[in-house]
Amino acid sequence: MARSDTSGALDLDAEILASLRYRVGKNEAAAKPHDWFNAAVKALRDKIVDAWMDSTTRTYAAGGKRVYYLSLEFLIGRLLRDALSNLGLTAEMEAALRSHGLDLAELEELEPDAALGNGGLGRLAACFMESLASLDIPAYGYGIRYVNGMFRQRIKDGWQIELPETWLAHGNPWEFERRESSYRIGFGGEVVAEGERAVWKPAELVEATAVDTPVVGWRGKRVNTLRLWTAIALDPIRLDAFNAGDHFGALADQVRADSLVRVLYPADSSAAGQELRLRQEYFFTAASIQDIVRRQVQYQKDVRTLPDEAAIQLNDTHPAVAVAELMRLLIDDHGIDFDEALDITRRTIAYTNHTLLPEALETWPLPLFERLLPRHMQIIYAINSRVLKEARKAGLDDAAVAAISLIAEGGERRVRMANLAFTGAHSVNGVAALHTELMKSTVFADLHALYPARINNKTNGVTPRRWLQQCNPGLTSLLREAIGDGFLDDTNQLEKLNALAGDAALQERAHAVKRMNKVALAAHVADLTGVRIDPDALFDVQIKRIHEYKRQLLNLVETVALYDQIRSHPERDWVPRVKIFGGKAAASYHNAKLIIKLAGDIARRVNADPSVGGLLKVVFVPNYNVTLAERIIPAADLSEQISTAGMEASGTGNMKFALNGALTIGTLDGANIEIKDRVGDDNIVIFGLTADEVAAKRANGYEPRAVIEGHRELCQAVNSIASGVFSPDDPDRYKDLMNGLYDHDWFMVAADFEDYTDAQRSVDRRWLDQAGWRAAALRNVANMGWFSSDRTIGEYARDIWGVR
Ligand code: B1H
Repeated sequence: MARSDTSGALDLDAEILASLRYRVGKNEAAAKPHDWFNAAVKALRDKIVDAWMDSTTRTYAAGGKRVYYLSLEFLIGRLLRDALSNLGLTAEMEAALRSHGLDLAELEELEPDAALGNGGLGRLAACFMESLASLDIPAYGYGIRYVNGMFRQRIKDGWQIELPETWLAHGNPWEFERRESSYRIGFGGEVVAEGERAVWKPAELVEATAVDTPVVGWRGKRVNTLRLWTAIALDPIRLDAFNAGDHFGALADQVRADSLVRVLYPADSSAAGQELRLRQEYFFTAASIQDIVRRQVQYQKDVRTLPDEAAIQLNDTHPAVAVAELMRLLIDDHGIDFDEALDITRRTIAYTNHTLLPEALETWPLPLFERLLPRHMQIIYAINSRVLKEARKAGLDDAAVAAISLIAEGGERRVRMANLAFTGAHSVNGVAALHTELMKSTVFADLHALYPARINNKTNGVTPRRWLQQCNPGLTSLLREAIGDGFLDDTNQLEKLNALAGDAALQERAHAVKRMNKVALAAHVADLTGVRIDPDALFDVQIKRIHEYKRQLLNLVETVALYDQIRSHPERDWVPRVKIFGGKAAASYHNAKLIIKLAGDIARRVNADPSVGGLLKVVFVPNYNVTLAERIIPAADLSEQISTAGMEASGTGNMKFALNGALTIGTLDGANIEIKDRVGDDNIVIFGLTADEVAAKRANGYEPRAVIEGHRELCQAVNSIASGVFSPDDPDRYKDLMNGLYDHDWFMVAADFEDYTDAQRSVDRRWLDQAGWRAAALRNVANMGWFSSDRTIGEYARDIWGVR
């Protein structure tokens, strides 16, 4: 087909109609809204395909390294607005749809939110894919095409209910199935010797088949591929069994294959630990590594030059088995000796660590690993033997050697995936400066002593296309008027705004944009929850996964204390506030689910109390996801980033809020520290213990009971929650949760409470000085350009991958 003209509504208009007719199979009279959506996407997709093929052709012609980003999660969200905006076709699409009596904004609402991820780690992968394309770096994302991604959260009587998210119900117009790109993935069986060679004879085989989605970069510069694997049984229906009347048994292989790609494990920041999870990890990793090696052999002939042609980045340890899989292919299929195979593997692979939480560090029971992947187990033993000899030679002591070992001894023996990833990679990076330093001094201290050049930092970033331009068109147009268009291609140019931050007229216009965003959010919140919120109140927002270390509980206890204070001192000059919460709890995480219920219980009580006179409202928005974040963030005044210091590796929501002109209230944790360094101490509200102070307190015996009993407002708030003031239907509901604060308070809620309330009251005082607030908001926008994922990807490209 000839390359279509990308200008002119007339074209697109006709193309949508043709697409409706010939691809969806409907005429205008019969078409339902979803048919129009599919038709519009497929018409747009044709233009993307042209650019995609150009990109591929250019890559093959130019040669050079490709980047492979292996991730068990891609939290993509919707794609229509992103693709239109990056191709500069939004106005054309609007006009084309209007000519058919359709509204683009309404059609956009029909697109499901592709939630193939849990939270920050998955969203980072999606931002990275967009930046790789925008920077014109040839790259593939590799993951799993989950049929059910992150669950849909319903709130019933205040409790979270998990429902399956059926994002593929109306088909997925963005994707292309590539049945010809498929690989056999083995599980179990045994390793037999054939002469010198070890040969793995798996007991089970399943076929991995590629499904490709184009990823459009800014200004359509490049279109890369997100390749997600789906699973097919080699023998989808066993006709002998079927004909013998065993209709279910005949389908057993396909059911087993389906289960591999059926559902995303919804545990953010904790390792799932079940056999199916290990199978998912090996399934997608093996398919990806085979695809990469196939491409190498097909186009370069020599597998030994793989490190010159391929950079493989492991997004956490979920694909860490890649180290053993690549070694296996090099040794068993290509006859390379062990030492050279390890050298090739190390020069190709790099590993990103995203958390130091012990419960998130993946380890697998050795018997399970050995049963499922016997050949990989042998290779891991061989790597371990090499590494431990090196450690002895370097003079490390027994304790250090035990810490470095790929196998945890003592009790049940387990395979340590982080140690495998570390020893099999040439680069190991953290995701914010503090996190990287803590990697060196805590979890990876001994590995760092052995390989001191390996750990490096790459502070996270977010794509400014989705998280400024697309989600906040009002602010984007204002910025274009104020500082010109340069920031659209180089976010550092937002700095030009610093000179204008004191300009009263600009402040007024930025305020008007924020207010418009707040009005829109208020309407949406009313739709979702029935709660009416005042757009002139301070919107104070904490949206993220529910986890004790993120301390939604600190925010809720402070909310209760504030509620008490407003009732006790109604004469004071209180700032009207809306506390907005949102986030999902892992289905098995009892306390996290209880915290959701508590937010709802507090909301019900506070919102119905006439004595607070609208000064305080509390809402929990259900089913927080990428699409909801895009509505909430541009409407926020205050961003809550209040994790216990040392526990949030980076955070990326913190960056999105500040980029949209919210002030941060936060601890010196993760990337908050670097945000403070860039926006300046006067434009952020920092409180609480530092990471060192938290560690010292834990080591020296911390007594939360004394802290709580010594603080009247805190004590009152905790006791009122504990005694059932907010849960009269079940007065003991929060007793254990509050006893946890008294007895151990691992997350330092009590220790940080006083500093946090003081910080909140300083926020109130700042808000009363609106000119000061608005200037600080503009200074946040002005200085957040560095947190573009383009900067992050530029650093990976230069320091880790060695691509331009
Ligand atoms: C992050 C995870 C994570 N760190 C295990 N670790 C998972 C761990 O399903 N699992 O087993 C899923 C996710 N996610 C987050 O990564 C950090 O908590 C954030 O601080 C960070 O910003 C983000 C991106 O680097």
